[in-house]
Amino acid sequence: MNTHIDQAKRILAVNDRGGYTVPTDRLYPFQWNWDSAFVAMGFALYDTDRAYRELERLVEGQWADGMIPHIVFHAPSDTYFPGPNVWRTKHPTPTSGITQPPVFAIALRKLYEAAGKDAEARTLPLYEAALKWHRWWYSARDPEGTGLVALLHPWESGSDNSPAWDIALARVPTTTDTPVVRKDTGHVDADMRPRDEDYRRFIHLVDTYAACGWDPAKQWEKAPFKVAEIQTTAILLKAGEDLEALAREFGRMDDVAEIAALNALTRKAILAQWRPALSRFVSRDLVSGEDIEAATQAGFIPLLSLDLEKPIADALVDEMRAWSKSLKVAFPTTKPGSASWEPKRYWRGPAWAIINWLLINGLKRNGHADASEELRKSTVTAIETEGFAEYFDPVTGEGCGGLGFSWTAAAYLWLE
Ligand code: 2M8
Repeated sequence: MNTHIDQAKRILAVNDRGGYTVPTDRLYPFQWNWDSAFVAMGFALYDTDRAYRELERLVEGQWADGMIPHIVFHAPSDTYFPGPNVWRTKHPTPTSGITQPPVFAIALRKLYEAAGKDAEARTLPLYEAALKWHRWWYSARDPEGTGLVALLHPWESGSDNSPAWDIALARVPTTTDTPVVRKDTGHVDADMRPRDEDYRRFIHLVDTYAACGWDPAKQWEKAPFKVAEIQTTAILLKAGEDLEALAREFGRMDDVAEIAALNALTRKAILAQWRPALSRFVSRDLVSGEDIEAATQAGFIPLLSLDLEKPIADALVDEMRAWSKSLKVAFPTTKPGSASWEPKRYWRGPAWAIINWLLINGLKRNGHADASEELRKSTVTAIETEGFAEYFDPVTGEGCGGLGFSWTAAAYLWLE
Protein backbone atom coordinates (compact mmCIF):
# COMPACT_ATOMS: atom_id res chain seq x y z
CA MET A 1 0.00 0.00 0.00
CA ASN A 2 1.41 3.39 -1.01
CA THR A 3 0.91 5.69 1.97
CA HIS A 4 1.61 8.71 -0.22
CA ILE A 5 -1.59 7.95 -2.12
CA ASP A 6 -3.50 8.01 1.16
CA GLN A 7 -1.83 11.27 2.10
CA ALA A 8 -2.70 12.81 -1.26
CA LYS A 9 -6.35 11.84 -0.83
CA ARG A 10 -6.31 13.17 2.73
CA ILE A 11 -5.02 16.55 1.52
CA LEU A 12 -7.88 16.77 -0.97
CA ALA A 13 -10.33 15.88 1.81
CA VAL A 14 -8.86 18.41 4.26
CA ASN A 15 -8.94 21.19 1.66
CA ASP A 16 -12.60 20.48 0.84
CA ARG A 17 -14.84 23.44 1.73
CA GLY A 18 -18.14 21.92 0.58
CA GLY A 19 -17.86 20.50 -2.92
CA TYR A 20 -14.93 22.69 -3.88
CA THR A 21 -11.27 22.45 -2.91
CA VAL A 22 -9.09 25.34 -1.77
CA PRO A 23 -5.49 25.18 -3.12
CA THR A 24 -4.22 25.24 0.50
CA ASP A 25 -5.52 26.54 3.81
CA ARG A 26 -5.18 30.29 4.59
CA LEU A 27 -2.77 31.25 1.77
CA TYR A 28 -5.48 30.52 -0.84
CA PRO A 29 -8.85 30.25 0.95
CA PHE A 30 -11.17 30.27 -2.12
CA GLN A 31 -11.80 28.24 -5.27
CA TRP A 32 -9.21 28.80 -7.99
CA ASN A 33 -10.02 27.98 -11.61
CA TRP A 34 -7.18 25.86 -12.98
CA ASP A 35 -6.37 24.41 -9.55
CA SER A 36 -9.90 22.98 -9.47
CA ALA A 37 -9.55 21.46 -12.93
CA PHE A 38 -6.40 19.61 -11.85
CA VAL A 39 -8.06 18.61 -8.59
CA ALA A 40 -11.09 17.27 -10.46
CA MET A 41 -8.77 15.02 -12.49
CA GLY A 42 -7.33 13.74 -9.22
CA PHE A 43 -10.78 12.97 -7.83
CA ALA A 44 -11.74 11.32 -11.14
CA LEU A 45 -9.41 8.45 -10.24
CA TYR A 46 -11.43 7.40 -7.18
CA ASP A 47 -14.56 9.53 -6.67
CA THR A 48 -16.23 10.70 -9.88
CA ASP A 49 -19.17 12.23 -8.02
CA ARG A 50 -16.83 14.52 -6.08
CA ALA A 51 -14.92 15.28 -9.27
CA TYR A 52 -18.10 16.48 -11.01
CA ARG A 53 -18.98 18.53 -7.94
CA GLU A 54 -15.66 20.38 -8.18
CA LEU A 55 -16.38 21.53 -11.73
CA GLU A 56 -20.04 22.27 -10.98
CA ARG A 57 -19.07 24.55 -8.12
CA LEU A 58 -16.55 26.37 -10.33
CA VAL A 59 -19.21 26.96 -12.96
CA GLU A 60 -21.36 28.73 -10.33
CA GLY A 61 -18.93 31.57 -10.92
CA GLN A 62 -19.29 31.65 -14.72
CA TRP A 63 -20.24 35.07 -16.09
CA ALA A 64 -23.09 35.69 -18.54
CA ASP A 65 -20.52 36.41 -21.29
CA GLY A 66 -18.96 32.97 -20.80
CA MET A 67 -15.83 33.82 -18.82
CA ILE A 68 -15.01 31.49 -15.95
CA PRO A 69 -13.19 33.68 -13.41
CA HIS A 70 -9.89 32.80 -11.84
CA ILE A 71 -11.27 32.92 -8.29
CA VAL A 72 -14.76 32.15 -6.99
CA PHE A 73 -15.28 33.61 -3.51
CA HIS A 74 -17.88 31.14 -2.22
CA ALA A 75 -17.37 32.07 1.43
CA PRO A 76 -15.67 35.08 3.05
CA SER A 77 -12.11 34.91 4.37
CA ASP A 78 -9.75 37.65 5.51
CA THR A 79 -6.53 35.70 4.93
CA TYR A 80 -6.13 36.65 1.23
CA PHE A 81 -5.55 39.83 -0.73
CA PRO A 82 -7.13 40.94 -3.06
CA GLY A 83 -10.62 39.92 -1.95
CA PRO A 84 -14.02 40.61 -3.58
CA ASN A 85 -14.14 44.27 -2.46
CA VAL A 86 -11.05 44.98 -4.56
CA TRP A 87 -12.37 43.17 -7.64
CA ARG A 88 -15.72 45.00 -7.58
CA THR A 89 -17.40 42.56 -10.02
CA LYS A 90 -21.15 42.16 -10.24
CA HIS A 91 -21.70 38.40 -10.37
CA PRO A 92 -24.21 37.02 -7.79
CA THR A 93 -21.53 34.73 -6.31
CA PRO A 94 -18.57 37.09 -5.80
CA THR A 95 -15.69 36.38 -8.21
CA SER A 96 -12.52 37.96 -9.50
CA GLY A 97 -12.74 39.71 -12.87
CA ILE A 98 -10.03 37.88 -14.80
CA THR A 99 -9.60 34.28 -15.90
CA GLN A 100 -7.00 31.49 -15.81
CA PRO A 101 -5.68 28.72 -18.12
CA PRO A 102 -8.61 26.68 -19.52
CA VAL A 103 -7.74 23.23 -18.19
CA PHE A 104 -11.46 22.70 -17.49
CA ALA A 105 -12.41 20.79 -20.69
CA ILE A 106 -9.33 18.57 -20.38
CA ALA A 107 -10.59 17.60 -16.93
CA LEU A 108 -14.17 17.20 -18.12
CA ARG A 109 -13.22 14.68 -20.81
CA LYS A 110 -11.16 12.68 -18.32
CA LEU A 111 -14.07 12.69 -15.91
CA TYR A 112 -16.55 11.57 -18.52
CA GLU A 113 -14.21 8.75 -19.54
CA ALA A 114 -13.92 7.68 -15.92
CA ALA A 115 -17.66 7.91 -15.20
CA GLY A 116 -18.95 6.36 -18.43
CA LYS A 117 -22.06 6.84 -20.59
CA ASP A 118 -24.41 7.03 -17.59
CA ALA A 119 -22.84 10.35 -16.73
CA GLU A 120 -23.90 12.00 -20.00
CA ALA A 121 -26.75 14.01 -18.45
CA ARG A 122 -24.47 15.33 -15.72
CA THR A 123 -21.70 16.08 -18.21
CA LEU A 124 -23.78 18.07 -20.70
CA PRO A 125 -24.24 21.30 -18.66
CA LEU A 126 -20.51 21.33 -17.96
CA TYR A 127 -19.80 20.74 -21.63
CA GLU A 128 -22.05 23.73 -22.46
CA ALA A 129 -20.22 25.85 -19.88
CA ALA A 130 -16.85 24.89 -21.38
CA LEU A 131 -18.01 25.67 -24.92
CA LYS A 132 -19.29 29.07 -23.81
CA TRP A 133 -15.95 29.78 -22.14
CA HIS A 134 -13.96 28.75 -25.22
CA ARG A 135 -16.12 31.05 -27.34
CA TRP A 136 -15.37 33.83 -24.85
CA TRP A 137 -11.64 33.19 -25.19
CA TYR A 138 -11.80 33.60 -28.95
CA SER A 139 -14.12 36.61 -29.00
CA ALA A 140 -12.87 38.56 -25.97
CA ARG A 141 -9.19 37.64 -26.11
CA ASP A 142 -8.55 37.23 -29.79
CA PRO A 143 -10.87 39.79 -31.39
CA GLU A 144 -8.68 39.93 -34.50
CA GLY A 145 -8.90 36.18 -35.06
CA THR A 146 -5.17 35.41 -34.95
CA GLY A 147 -5.60 32.02 -33.26
CA LEU A 148 -3.49 33.08 -30.24
CA VAL A 149 -5.35 34.23 -27.13
CA ALA A 150 -4.18 37.20 -25.08
CA LEU A 151 -3.86 37.76 -21.35
CA LEU A 152 -4.57 41.17 -19.85
CA HIS A 153 -3.13 40.36 -16.41
CA PRO A 154 -0.16 38.17 -15.36
CA TRP A 155 -2.43 36.38 -12.86
CA GLU A 156 -4.38 35.02 -15.84
CA SER A 157 -1.33 32.98 -16.88
CA GLY A 158 -1.16 31.18 -13.53
CA SER A 159 2.60 31.92 -13.72
CA ASP A 160 2.17 35.21 -11.92
CA ASN A 161 5.68 36.67 -11.68
CA SER A 162 7.30 34.80 -14.56
CA PRO A 163 10.25 36.56 -16.22
CA ALA A 164 8.11 36.35 -19.37
CA TRP A 165 6.19 39.42 -18.12
CA ASP A 166 9.15 41.56 -17.03
CA ILE A 167 9.25 43.84 -20.09
CA ALA A 168 5.48 44.05 -20.61
CA LEU A 169 4.76 44.58 -16.90
CA ALA A 170 7.40 47.31 -16.55
CA ARG A 171 5.12 49.56 -18.65
CA VAL A 172 2.30 49.23 -16.11
CA PRO A 173 2.38 52.06 -13.54
CA THR A 174 2.97 51.21 -9.88
CA THR A 175 0.28 53.67 -8.74
CA THR A 176 -2.95 52.21 -7.36
CA ASP A 177 -6.32 53.56 -6.23
CA THR A 178 -6.67 50.52 -4.00
CA PRO A 179 -4.28 50.24 -1.04
CA VAL A 180 -2.06 47.17 -1.48
CA VAL A 181 -2.34 45.21 1.76
CA ARG A 182 -0.58 41.94 1.09
CA LYS A 183 -1.47 38.87 3.14
CA ASP A 184 0.61 36.25 1.29
CA THR A 185 3.91 37.31 2.87
CA GLY A 186 2.37 36.68 6.29
CA HIS A 187 1.91 33.01 5.35
CA VAL A 188 5.14 32.27 3.44
CA ASP A 189 8.63 33.74 3.20
CA ALA A 190 8.59 37.03 1.23
CA ASP A 191 11.71 35.88 -0.68
CA MET A 192 9.64 33.14 -2.26
CA ARG A 193 6.83 35.44 -3.41
CA PRO A 194 6.39 38.12 -6.08
CA ARG A 195 7.94 41.48 -5.14
CA ASP A 196 5.94 44.46 -3.76
CA GLU A 197 6.47 46.33 -7.01
CA ASP A 198 4.86 43.42 -8.93
CA TYR A 199 1.86 43.58 -6.60
CA ARG A 200 1.44 47.34 -7.17
CA ARG A 201 1.36 46.74 -10.93
CA PHE A 202 -1.02 43.77 -10.49
CA ILE A 203 -3.42 45.99 -8.54
CA HIS A 204 -3.02 48.90 -10.97
CA LEU A 205 -4.35 46.52 -13.63
CA VAL A 206 -7.28 45.45 -11.42
CA ASP A 207 -8.17 49.13 -10.81
CA THR A 208 -7.95 49.84 -14.55
CA TYR A 209 -10.26 46.98 -15.53
CA ALA A 210 -12.71 47.63 -12.67
CA ALA A 211 -12.99 51.19 -14.05
CA CYS A 212 -13.96 49.59 -17.40
CA GLY A 213 -16.86 47.90 -15.59
CA TRP A 214 -15.17 44.60 -16.58
CA ASP A 215 -16.43 45.04 -20.14
CA PRO A 216 -14.14 42.93 -22.41
CA ALA A 217 -14.12 45.39 -25.32
CA LYS A 218 -13.31 48.37 -23.08
CA GLN A 219 -10.60 46.38 -21.31
CA TRP A 220 -9.08 45.38 -24.65
CA GLU A 221 -8.91 49.05 -25.61
CA LYS A 222 -7.45 50.27 -22.31
CA ALA A 223 -5.17 47.35 -21.37
CA PRO A 224 -1.60 48.48 -20.68
CA PHE A 225 -0.63 44.77 -20.52
CA LYS A 226 -1.61 42.55 -23.43
CA VAL A 227 0.28 39.35 -24.20
CA ALA A 228 -0.66 36.69 -26.78
CA GLU A 229 0.49 33.85 -24.58
CA ILE A 230 1.84 30.53 -25.70
CA GLN A 231 1.23 28.41 -22.60
CA THR A 232 -2.41 29.45 -22.25
CA THR A 233 -3.02 29.07 -25.98
CA ALA A 234 -1.46 25.60 -26.00
CA ILE A 235 -3.68 24.60 -23.07
CA LEU A 236 -6.70 26.07 -24.87
CA LEU A 237 -5.89 23.93 -27.91
CA LYS A 238 -5.61 20.71 -25.88
CA ALA A 239 -8.88 21.62 -24.14
CA GLY A 240 -10.34 22.38 -27.57
CA GLU A 241 -9.37 18.92 -28.80
CA ASP A 242 -11.06 17.38 -25.76
CA LEU A 243 -14.14 19.55 -26.23
CA GLU A 244 -14.32 18.47 -29.87
CA ALA A 245 -14.16 14.81 -28.79
CA LEU A 246 -16.99 15.38 -26.29
CA ALA A 247 -19.09 17.20 -28.91
CA ARG A 248 -18.67 14.21 -31.22
CA GLU A 249 -19.57 11.83 -28.40
CA PHE A 250 -22.79 13.80 -27.75
CA GLY A 251 -23.66 14.01 -31.46
CA ARG A 252 -23.34 17.83 -31.48
CA MET A 253 -22.07 18.00 -35.05
CA ASP A 254 -22.45 21.79 -35.45
CA ASP A 255 -20.30 22.25 -32.36
CA VAL A 256 -17.77 19.75 -33.74
CA ALA A 257 -17.36 21.84 -36.90
CA GLU A 258 -17.09 25.10 -34.94
CA ILE A 259 -14.55 23.78 -32.44
CA ALA A 260 -12.49 21.98 -35.09
CA ALA A 261 -12.15 25.21 -37.08
CA LEU A 262 -10.93 27.10 -34.00
CA ASN A 263 -8.51 24.30 -33.17
CA ALA A 264 -7.10 24.33 -36.72
CA LEU A 265 -6.61 28.11 -36.58
CA THR A 266 -4.83 27.88 -33.23
CA ARG A 267 -2.68 24.94 -34.28
CA LYS A 268 -1.32 26.99 -37.17
CA ALA A 269 -0.86 30.09 -35.03
CA ILE A 270 1.14 28.22 -32.38
CA LEU A 271 3.39 26.65 -35.03
CA ALA A 272 4.16 30.13 -36.36
CA GLN A 273 5.55 30.98 -32.90
CA TRP A 274 8.31 28.33 -33.16
CA ARG A 275 11.76 29.92 -32.99
CA PRO A 276 14.47 27.46 -34.14
CA ALA A 277 17.26 29.71 -32.86
CA LEU A 278 15.84 29.46 -29.32
CA SER A 279 14.59 25.86 -29.58
CA ARG A 280 11.33 27.08 -28.04
CA PHE A 281 7.98 28.60 -28.90
CA VAL A 282 7.47 32.26 -27.91
CA SER A 283 4.64 34.52 -26.78
CA ARG A 284 4.01 37.93 -28.36
CA ASP A 285 3.78 41.25 -26.56
CA LEU A 286 0.80 42.85 -28.29
CA VAL A 287 1.65 46.35 -27.02
CA SER A 288 5.15 46.42 -28.57
CA GLY A 289 4.48 43.80 -31.25
CA GLU A 290 7.68 42.00 -30.23
CA ASP A 291 8.43 38.37 -29.43
CA ILE A 292 8.84 37.60 -25.73
CA GLU A 293 12.14 35.76 -25.63
CA ALA A 294 12.43 35.23 -21.86
CA ALA A 295 13.46 31.62 -21.29
CA THR A 296 10.58 30.04 -19.37
CA GLN A 297 8.69 26.75 -19.26
CA ALA A 298 5.89 28.24 -21.37
CA GLY A 299 7.90 27.73 -24.56
CA PHE A 300 7.69 23.95 -24.19
CA ILE A 301 3.99 23.60 -23.36
CA PRO A 302 2.93 23.32 -27.06
CA LEU A 303 4.20 19.71 -26.82
CA LEU A 304 0.89 19.09 -25.05
CA SER A 305 -1.36 19.95 -27.96
CA LEU A 306 0.61 19.61 -31.19
CA ASP A 307 1.88 16.57 -33.07
CA LEU A 308 5.17 18.15 -33.93
CA GLU A 309 7.56 17.24 -36.72
CA LYS A 310 10.38 15.15 -35.35
CA PRO A 311 13.14 17.79 -35.69
CA ILE A 312 11.08 20.28 -33.66
CA ALA A 313 10.16 17.76 -30.95
CA ASP A 314 13.80 16.61 -30.77
CA ALA A 315 15.06 20.19 -30.47
CA LEU A 316 12.59 20.89 -27.64
CA VAL A 317 13.67 17.77 -25.79
CA ASP A 318 17.39 18.56 -26.21
CA GLU A 319 16.76 22.03 -24.84
CA MET A 320 14.73 20.67 -21.93
CA ARG A 321 17.55 18.25 -21.10
CA ALA A 322 20.09 21.09 -21.22
CA TRP A 323 18.01 23.12 -18.74
CA SER A 324 17.54 20.14 -16.42
CA LYS A 325 21.19 19.07 -16.36
CA SER A 326 22.55 18.93 -12.79
CA LEU A 327 19.20 19.86 -11.22
CA LYS A 328 17.76 17.75 -8.45
CA VAL A 329 14.18 18.31 -9.60
CA ALA A 330 13.09 19.10 -13.16
CA PHE A 331 11.50 21.06 -14.83
CA PRO A 332 12.60 24.62 -13.99
CA THR A 333 10.17 27.42 -14.84
CA THR A 334 13.10 29.64 -15.83
CA LYS A 335 16.31 28.61 -17.55
CA PRO A 336 18.95 27.93 -14.89
CA GLY A 337 21.79 30.44 -14.98
CA SER A 338 19.84 33.04 -16.98
CA ALA A 339 19.72 36.57 -15.55
CA SER A 340 16.18 36.22 -14.22
CA TRP A 341 16.61 32.75 -12.71
CA GLU A 342 15.67 32.58 -9.00
CA PRO A 343 15.29 28.95 -7.92
CA LYS A 344 13.09 29.71 -4.89
CA ARG A 345 10.99 32.63 -6.09
CA TYR A 346 7.64 31.29 -7.19
CA TRP A 347 7.35 31.28 -11.01
CA ARG A 348 10.92 32.46 -11.65
CA GLY A 349 12.67 29.10 -11.48
CA PRO A 350 11.00 26.51 -9.23
CA ALA A 351 9.58 23.22 -10.51
CA TRP A 352 5.79 22.80 -10.28
CA ALA A 353 4.12 19.38 -10.35
CA ILE A 354 1.23 20.57 -12.54
CA ILE A 355 3.55 22.04 -15.17
CA ASN A 356 5.44 18.75 -15.16
CA TRP A 357 2.13 16.92 -15.58
CA LEU A 358 1.44 18.91 -18.78
CA LEU A 359 4.98 18.37 -20.06
CA ILE A 360 4.94 14.64 -19.25
CA ASN A 361 1.79 14.24 -21.39
CA GLY A 362 3.26 16.40 -24.13
CA LEU A 363 6.53 14.46 -24.30
CA LYS A 364 4.62 11.20 -24.51
CA ARG A 365 2.38 12.54 -27.25
CA ASN A 366 5.44 13.53 -29.26
CA GLY A 367 7.25 10.21 -29.14
CA HIS A 368 9.63 10.96 -26.26
CA ALA A 369 8.57 8.28 -23.80
CA ASP A 370 12.02 8.23 -22.15
CA ALA A 371 12.13 11.94 -21.41
CA SER A 372 8.54 11.75 -20.22
CA GLU A 373 9.36 8.92 -17.85
CA GLU A 374 12.42 10.75 -16.47
CA LEU A 375 10.30 13.79 -15.69
CA ARG A 376 7.56 11.67 -14.15
CA LYS A 377 10.06 9.96 -11.84
CA SER A 378 11.71 13.23 -10.89
CA THR A 379 8.31 14.71 -9.93
CA VAL A 380 7.16 11.69 -7.94
CA THR A 381 10.47 11.47 -6.09
CA ALA A 382 10.39 15.17 -5.21
CA ILE A 383 6.91 14.78 -3.70
CA GLU A 384 7.71 11.56 -1.86
CA THR A 385 10.86 13.15 -0.40
CA GLU A 386 9.55 16.60 0.52
CA GLY A 387 5.79 16.24 0.75
CA PHE A 388 2.94 17.91 -1.12
CA ALA A 389 4.48 21.35 -1.38
CA GLU A 390 3.19 24.10 -3.68
CA TYR A 391 6.45 23.87 -5.69
CA PHE A 392 10.07 22.70 -5.43
CA ASP A 393 13.46 24.36 -5.51
CA PRO A 394 14.98 22.56 -8.50
CA VAL A 395 18.55 22.88 -7.20
CA THR A 396 18.08 21.61 -3.63
CA GLY A 397 14.80 19.74 -4.13
CA GLU A 398 13.33 21.58 -1.14
CA GLY A 399 9.52 21.82 -1.00
CA CYS A 400 8.53 25.52 -0.94
CA GLY A 401 5.51 27.83 -0.69
CA GLY A 402 2.26 26.51 0.75
CA LEU A 403 2.16 22.97 2.14
CA GLY A 404 -0.57 20.34 1.89
CA PHE A 405 -1.19 21.68 -1.60
CA SER A 406 -4.18 20.36 -3.54
CA TRP A 407 -2.83 20.36 -7.09
CA THR A 408 0.40 18.70 -6.00
CA ALA A 409 -1.72 15.97 -4.39
CA ALA A 410 -3.83 15.60 -7.57
CA ALA A 411 -0.71 15.49 -9.75
CA TYR A 412 0.77 12.79 -7.52
CA LEU A 413 -2.31 10.61 -7.93
CA TRP A 414 -1.92 10.74 -11.71
CA LEU A 415 1.83 10.44 -11.85
CA GLU A 416 2.71 7.84 -9.17
C1 2M8 B 1 -0.99 31.62 -7.51
O1 2M8 B 1 -1.70 32.80 -7.88
C2 2M8 B 1 -2.48 33.58 -6.98
C3 2M8 B 1 -3.24 34.60 -7.81
O2 2M8 B 1 -4.12 33.94 -8.67
C4 2M8 B 1 -1.67 34.31 -5.94
O3 2M8 B 1 -0.44 34.20 -5.91
O4 2M8 B 1 -2.29 34.99 -5.12
C5 2M8 B 1 -0.49 30.96 -8.81
O5 2M8 B 1 0.46 29.96 -8.53
C6 2M8 B 1 -1.66 30.41 -9.60
O6 2M8 B 1 -1.20 29.69 -10.71
C7 2M8 B 1 -2.54 29.50 -8.73
O7 2M8 B 1 -3.69 29.14 -9.45
C8 2M8 B 1 -2.93 30.17 -7.41
C9 2M8 B 1 -3.60 29.20 -6.44
O8 2M8 B 1 -2.83 28.01 -6.31
O9 2M8 B 1 -1.79 30.71 -6.75
